[in-house]
Amino acid sequence: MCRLFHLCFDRKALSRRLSLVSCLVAFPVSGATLLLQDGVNGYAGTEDTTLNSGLPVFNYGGRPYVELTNGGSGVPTRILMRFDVSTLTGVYSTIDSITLRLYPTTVPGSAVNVQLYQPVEANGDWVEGTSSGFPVEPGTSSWNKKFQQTSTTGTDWTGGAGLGTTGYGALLAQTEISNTTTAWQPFDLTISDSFLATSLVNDWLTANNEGFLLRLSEEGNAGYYQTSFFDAETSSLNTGGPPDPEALRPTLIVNYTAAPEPGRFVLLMLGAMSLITLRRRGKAAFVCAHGVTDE
Ligand SMILES: [Ca+2]
Ligand SMILES: [Ca+2]
Repeated sequence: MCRLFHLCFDRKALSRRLSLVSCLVAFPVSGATLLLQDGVNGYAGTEDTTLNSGLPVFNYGGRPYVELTNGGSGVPTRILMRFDVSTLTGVYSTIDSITLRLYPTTVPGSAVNVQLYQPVEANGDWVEGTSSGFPVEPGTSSWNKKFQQTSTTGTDWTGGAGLGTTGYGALLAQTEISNTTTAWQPFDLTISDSFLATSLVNDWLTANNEGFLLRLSEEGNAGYYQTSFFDAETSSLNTGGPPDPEALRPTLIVNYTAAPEPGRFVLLMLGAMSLITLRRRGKAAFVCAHGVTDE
């Protein structure tokens, strides 16, 4: 966005105002939004799968929906999901908020919270796989193993099966879902704390991209809760019902403040200083600088 500026100063207050100019120039002011959804603008970087404690060596990376349940008898399912946010590298100073937008295919009979967490770094290299609910796709993630190799061997999750209770960090966001939630409509989980959101993207861009872990708040509850969401594999080929199922794939909406571009601001300051120098030579009572930025 271009901004026209024109600044005039009383020469006697010049040194004080120059400090103000420096602050204004150095302060990033552009707000921007990145939207990531498979099939939109050439993006195809979403990975998602279900971990099923009832079928603990199965992989679900290729199934066209992901599922959360408490199982009613202590056999919960959880979801892992990550987005390729590499286009954010070097372009933000802070992440202002992150919204994970999902579209339910089914909703639970009673109210329960869908909770959002970040897996720990050691679990961040989980592998989506391509199975649609079949046992042992070697090297992919299941409930029992981060990398399931055979029905009994593989690499354990840090924190225990299904990431346990310590294989992921503190709660980032939660949203209630119930039988009053409308299927096929946006269901949002929003991280509005800028510090948390910035830390999350920083972590995603460093070493493993951990993505998200989703689980229900009542996994240990004797009642039954089940909800499913369209995922990255959702398409008109495998989903009946919605007229445009590709539009219901998981979406990440990142609001961020753009980083200043140092070279541009150096030129701006040099221009301003040149004008000020010229005006000083002319012994004018006021000194002025003007120009255009394209922040
Ligand atoms: Ca998938
Ligand atoms: Ca990381």
